[in-house]
Amino acid sequence: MTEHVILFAGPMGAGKTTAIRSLSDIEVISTEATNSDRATFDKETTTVALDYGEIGINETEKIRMYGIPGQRRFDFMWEILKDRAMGLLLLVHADSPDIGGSIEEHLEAFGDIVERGGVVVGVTRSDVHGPGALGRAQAATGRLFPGRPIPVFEIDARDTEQMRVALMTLIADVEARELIRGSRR
Ligand SMILES: Nc1nc2c(ncn2[C@@H]2O[C@H](COP(=O)(O)OP(=O)(O)OP(=O)(O)O)[C@@H](O)[C@H]2O)c(=O)[nH]1
Ligand SMILES: [Mg+2]
Repeated sequence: MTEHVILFAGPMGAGKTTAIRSLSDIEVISTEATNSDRATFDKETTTVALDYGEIGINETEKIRMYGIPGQRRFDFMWEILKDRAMGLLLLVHADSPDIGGSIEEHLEAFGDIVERGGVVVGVTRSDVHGPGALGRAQAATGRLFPGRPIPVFEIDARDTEQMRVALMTLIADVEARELIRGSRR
């Protein structure tokens, strides 16, 4: 069985829990608690440990998806999960106050995954905020990884098809890099 472990990261309210629920074949395991930080993002609940979902691609291939809390006070889970992942799906919401800063912070924290695997950035909630966020997101990825084109999508975390395109792009990127590394050995 080939397993792809993909980490869903990003700031609070970016849509990590929503995205995993859109994608998973199994009932998602979530650890939601009452959101005491409505100033950062106004919603009922927030993830305090992790989300877990799965997609079966075929009999021999499976994607394991882990979502981590956006709030830094729960970042012990970042450390636990980041060593296992081969791919990073980084979500940022278009109405975030500092989209570039959020991307830089997360790409720095999870740079190891980017180096050994792959990364795709999804800009969510573009319908709420309007234009401009995509360009700022692309500029931030370019600042941190100048020699490496990183795919940046505008996506709705509630939309299964859009999320599947982003996730499959990430898996294809991870597999292509594995092949290239293998052929150099
Ligand atoms: N309008 C709109 N809403 C969206 C879109 N993507 C996600 N959402 C909503 O944005 C909210 C995101 O919340 P969560 O999925 O809990 O976010 P999270 O990243 O898991 O947040 P934490 O666990 O608190 O870090 C949900 O209410 C989603 O329905 C989008 O493209 N457009
Ligand atoms: Mg969450």
